[in-house]
Amino acid sequence: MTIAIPQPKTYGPLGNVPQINADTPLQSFMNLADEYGEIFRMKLPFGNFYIVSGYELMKEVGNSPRFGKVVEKTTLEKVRAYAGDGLFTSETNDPNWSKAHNILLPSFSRTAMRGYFDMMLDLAMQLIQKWSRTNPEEQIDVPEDMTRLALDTIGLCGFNYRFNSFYREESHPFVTSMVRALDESLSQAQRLGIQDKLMVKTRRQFNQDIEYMFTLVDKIIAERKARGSQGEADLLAHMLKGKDPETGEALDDANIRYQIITFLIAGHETTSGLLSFALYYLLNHPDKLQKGYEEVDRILTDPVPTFEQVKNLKYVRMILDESLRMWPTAPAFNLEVKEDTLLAGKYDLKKGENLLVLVPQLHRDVAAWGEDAEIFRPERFEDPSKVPHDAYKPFGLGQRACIGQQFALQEATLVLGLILKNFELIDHTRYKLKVRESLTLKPDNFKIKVRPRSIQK
Ligand code: MNH
Repeated sequence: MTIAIPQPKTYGPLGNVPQINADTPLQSFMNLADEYGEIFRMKLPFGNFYIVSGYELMKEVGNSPRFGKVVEKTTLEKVRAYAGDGLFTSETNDPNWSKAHNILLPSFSRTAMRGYFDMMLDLAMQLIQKWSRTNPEEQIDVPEDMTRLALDTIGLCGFNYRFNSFYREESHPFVTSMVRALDESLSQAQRLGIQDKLMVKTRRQFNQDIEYMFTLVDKIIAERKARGSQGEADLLAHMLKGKDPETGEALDDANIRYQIITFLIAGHETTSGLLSFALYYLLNHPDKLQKGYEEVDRILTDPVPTFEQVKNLKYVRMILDESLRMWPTAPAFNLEVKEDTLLAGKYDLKKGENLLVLVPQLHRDVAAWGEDAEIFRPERFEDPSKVPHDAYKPFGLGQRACIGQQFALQEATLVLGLILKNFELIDHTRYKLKVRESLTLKPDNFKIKVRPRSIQK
């Protein structure tokens, strides 16, 4: 028995545009999902697609070769203007995807993480020192500082470049260009083709931003090639010398440029959002915050943490896992239907149709998480065998899952651990969560004050 897939009322050529808030489309989708359920249809300028967010459906969608990542005719297609055929924006059947995947996998493995630890610590200490030197009345813009931290970390670990964001008031010009280009890509996805062509100034700015990103990254690659390797253990070194074990081929310079831009985008927006949400939740759950303090006081006993100590911060890690459940900072991904199929034995899907997995909604499905799904409770992750993995997809799916997961989690655990070890957190604005959307999610206008913990004791 097939069941018709519901669709909210459409408005002629506008389709479902009137139901979507242009600034917060994802949260509009979540509201529609509350009303229309585990799967519903959308008609928007960039195409017709289904929004999927139910645990039962994801048990099938998440584990079947009948569904696979697609870039064409999705928002990601617009990001290709500057991320090109990098890992994130290439189709799975593009030879450059498998080549780069094979070459880069070892650089992101669990064992490779030890090699990045000291560089991550360098940047984490810059954040701790900055916060230690604030005057009592000064406030900290949390997402801004987390963005500084995450960008500088991927810059240093990625290609031995220091953005030195903690030494600047304004963002580094690369970040300005990257954020503006990302915003423009998202807007393009919401506009109709003809509107797009009319926006001459916007287009010129977009092209300039891309030009700026290419110039900076190409220069870094050229300089490294000119002077040769001096024993760097960064991603660029791996990309320059790595060969695909399947084909024996190396990455070409244009592709390396796209990978670096990809790491900068993927690596800094998401990790900074994660750390910001985690601090927000801790401020609003004093009992969980207390458990975090107890853990860092027990484990981080040296002035500077070691790799092993950070690995042992189990509760801090659970705080991060739970923050990613509540607000997965990369909140949606696209899948294509690879062959005609009857999903869950009832929904008729045709080859070539697109699904959008709405991750924050999936992460709140009571069928998987229980009646308290809306509540922040890190203890859910205490026993990995009790986590409903098909309902937890902050890092995507299968072979196209996030390659940087270990990297992000090591960095975030280190930084959150150090923040807890050093500071009392003060919610002087009594912040009420407002989620800001770009390609990723962040708490909007979230400011705190901090006080050194040692003063209290
Ligand atoms: Mn990451 C893919 C989430 C940190 C590099 N990342 C993905 C996907 C999700 C995701 C979801 C799948 C997207 C899709 O299906 O279209 N990533 C995250 C989150 C964090 C994160 C929530 C932090 C928290 N990602 C990082 C970091 C890096 C990185 C850090 C790099 C240093 N991510 C990638 C790359 C891909 C990706 C590269 C594409 C992988 C592939 O398809 O081969």
